[in-house]
This record gives sequence, C-alpha cells and structure tokens, in this order.
Amino acid sequence: MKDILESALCGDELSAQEFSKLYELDLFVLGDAADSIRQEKYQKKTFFNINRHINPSNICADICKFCAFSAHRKNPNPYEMSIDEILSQAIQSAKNGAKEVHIVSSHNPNYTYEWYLNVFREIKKALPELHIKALTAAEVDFLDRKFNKGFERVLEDMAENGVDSMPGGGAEIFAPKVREYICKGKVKAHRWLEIHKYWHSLGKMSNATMLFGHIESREDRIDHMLQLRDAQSEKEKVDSKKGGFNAFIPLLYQKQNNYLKVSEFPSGQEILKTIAIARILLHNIPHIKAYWATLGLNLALVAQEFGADDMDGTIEVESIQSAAGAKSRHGISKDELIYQIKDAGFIPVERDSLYNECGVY
Ligand code: V47
Repeated sequence: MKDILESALCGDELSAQEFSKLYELDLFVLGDAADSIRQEKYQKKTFFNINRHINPSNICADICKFCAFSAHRKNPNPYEMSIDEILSQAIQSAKNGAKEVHIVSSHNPNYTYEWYLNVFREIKKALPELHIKALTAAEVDFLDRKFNKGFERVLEDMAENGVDSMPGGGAEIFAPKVREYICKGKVKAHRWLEIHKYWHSLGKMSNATMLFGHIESREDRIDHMLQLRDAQSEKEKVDSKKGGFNAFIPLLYQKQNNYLKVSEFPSGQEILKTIAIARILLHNIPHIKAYWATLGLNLALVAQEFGADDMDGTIEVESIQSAAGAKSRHGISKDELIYQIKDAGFIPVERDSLYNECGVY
C-alpha cells in the first residue's frame, strides 16, 4: 500500500476521506513536503502587491452567520458609497502606488445592475493601468438572481466593462451541510464553481478561498480543495488558453461580532497543516496565499515555510475580517511588509495581480 503522502504527491485520485489522513502526519513531515514544492517553484521568494480594498456597501440581502461586516444587530452602521466616492478612493490609492483595486460588496438590494458596470467603466476610464479585481462569485450569483441576467451574461458584462480578474470570496466551505448552516441562501457550491469556470473560459484569472476553523471537519476542507483541483484540471483539459485559478487562499475564521458560535478553534499546528496540505494537493494551482489579515502577520510569515508563497498586499483599509476581530483595519505599509518578509528570511517580490514580478527587494 502506497503511503498517503506519496499518493498526494503523485496526484493520485483518492477520496477526501482518504486524503484527510494527511492530517495525522507530523507537522514537519507535511511542512518539508510542502516546502520542497514551494522552493522548487519560487525558491525563497515571497510575493506581495500594492493593493486597495474597496467595499462599496455593507447593506446585505443575505445573512451569513460568520459575517460581522454586513449591517445587522451587532453592527448597526449601514453605509452605501456613491460612484464618485469609489472613484476618488481608487484615484487616491493609485496616486499612492496601488496597482490593484479589490472591489467586493455586500449583496445590496438598492444598487442597480448598471450601477456596478458604471463603477468599473469609470475606474477604467480614469485609470486604465489599474487592475480591477472585482465581484465574488456570490455577488455574481446575486446579480444574476436579482436582475435575471444569467451568470454568463453578468460575467461577460463585467469583462466588457473593465473587470480584469475575480477575487476568490464566497467559496466558504463547499460541503452542503456546513454551507447550509453557515450561509444558507448564498450561492450554492456547484454554482460558485460554474461561475469561476465560465470566467476562466473567457480567458480570465481568478482566486479561490476557503473559510476554515469554524464547524467544518478536516474532510470538508480536503473535499473543498479537491473540488478546486478538479475544476482547474478540467479547464486544462478543455483548452490551453489563459484563464484559471491563480491562488488558493485559506481564510482563517475570525470570531467576533457575528452569529457563528464555535467551541474549538484550530491550533497553530492545525492551521499550518492545512496550508501545507493545500500546497501538496493543489499542484495545479500556482500560488498559495497566506492572507496576513486573517492569519496575523507572524503566522502568515511562518506559513511561508509550510508551502505558502504569497502574503497578499498592503490593503490600505480592510473592513471584512477586521469587523470580526482581525488586526487588519488599517492595512500595512509597503516598507513594513518588505521589512517583515526579509526579517523572516525570504525575498520580498512585488507582483502585479497576475503574478508578473515588478520589483525584488
Ligand atoms: O468570502 C467573512 C470571508 C471573504 C469572515 O481573492 C471571513 O485575493 C474570516 O474573499 N472570518 C471575502 N473570514 C474576502 C476574500 C478575499 C480576501 C483577500 C484576498 C482575496 C483574493 C479574497 O471573507 C468572504 C468570507 O469567506 N469572511 N467573514 C470572518 N468572520
């Protein structure tokens, strides 16, 4: 019988239950395997970008138990930004060096369909060089249902009006029972995947997240990763055109100001094992991002020794995870990020949104 790690490294098609045995291995055995893959691909480089998160509104038609960002009883501060406000934030950030705006909103029932397209058009017109990463598959699904467009049409309209890539949000956990409990009413797992696959078929890139550390099992995490791996390899089989997942981002659950009660949180070892397993199983997804906003800067740096190769970016203003207790509200300066990456023994590489290198420090 082949050992489970060997099977994972060979890309064998085992079940989530079988692969969940990877968690029983010693942390450093998994870490070494993940680090060899990471070093072969990127040596000691750690990627980051200069980006700006913009969240146009927190008024939401859906209720996800884990969300502390949307306006509700525990966060009674609804807001809606205008196109002018969004544009001036983008202009200010571009002046400060941002190369990407990451625009993700709540499912606001007040905005029109045209409103979204206008946001993208106006930003592109004013800042043609700025990369627009916008709308999660959950928002695409919301727009499809609200305006009866068909998700394909929503995605085509996004592409035509200036959206360059899609962020990985809204994936949460694909396992149906957990998904139903934590975010009933949100985009279904199969639709989340269909939306990304169609986006990829347009030759476009996106990311994929996984919200973990709440009520999901180890097997649910592995199942989530395997579904992403399969979606990516299906794309590779049908056509070799550009388009696919760029990065996998395991988002660690933050517990404050929300309605998802969790009795046991993952240990540092469990978190690092999850990142290492992601690197080992997702051989066809180029990057594993240790998102400093949910892991904290220190663990995100340690994760660079366990398979991760990216930290995300400067962010400037972070509203989703910080609403739930993360220490990420004010982003991080470029100098500090570079200093921290170097101090951890890695080479800071500034990248654009598609992972082209723009500076080595
Ligand atoms: O989908 C919400 C998550 C996501 C909490 O693509 C929470 O480059 C932890 O997707 N604890 C949105 N997470 C953010 C996101 C993202 C972030 C950074 C980079 C990229 C990328 C994507 O935030 C949601 C949800 O899973 N989230 N509440 C919470 N309490």
